[in-house]
Amino acid sequence: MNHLKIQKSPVELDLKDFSLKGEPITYQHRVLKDVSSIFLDQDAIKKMPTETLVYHVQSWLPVDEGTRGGLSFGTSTILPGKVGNEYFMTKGHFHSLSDRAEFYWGVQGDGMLILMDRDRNTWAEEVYPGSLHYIGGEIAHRLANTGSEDLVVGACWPSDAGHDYQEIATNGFSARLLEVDNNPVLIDYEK
Ligand code: S6P
Ligand code: ZN
Repeated sequence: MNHLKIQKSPVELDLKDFSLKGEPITYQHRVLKDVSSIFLDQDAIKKMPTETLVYHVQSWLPVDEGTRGGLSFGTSTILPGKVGNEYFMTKGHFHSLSDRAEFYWGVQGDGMLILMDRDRNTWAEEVYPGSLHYIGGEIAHRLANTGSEDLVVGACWPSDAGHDYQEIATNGFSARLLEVDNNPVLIDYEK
């Protein structure tokens, strides 16, 4: 019984690096060999150590994934780096339930939130400390680190959103974020 109890929440957020501490926290990490297929320059990949860390995610799932009405909370950290001239990035996904939206916010570093709708129109929002991003339920999303330090991004999404990785694994995004003359540029790869 919690009646009249005063207690700490089971999870804390470190406001310096947005890391989560407490129970239960899940941790995922993706090294180059896990995500090699998402990058354009497959020759460049072959020359890089396969265990190179690309990104990691800490999540607090207070209720089981799939629970209607619940929320999940995460911190994504994308390391600085490039494969050829393409920035390190997350796999990217649609939510399985297309009416489940998500908030992202920039905590540290510089990057881009790459977004794509179901008609395969792709655009991006700049991510920086304090940037706030509403991602509609129909919109695929992927983070890329365009800077020289870790890109740290907070996220909150409905516990029953689900993750559809298959569509992006099969067809990718319609545009890639490449470095051109030292600047990030979205380049259409479908035309
Ligand atoms: C979950 C949310 C993030 C991503 C994370 C890793 O809905 O969008 O926590 O899972 O940024 O990206 P991905 O595409 O590998 O799941
Ligand atoms: Zn998501």
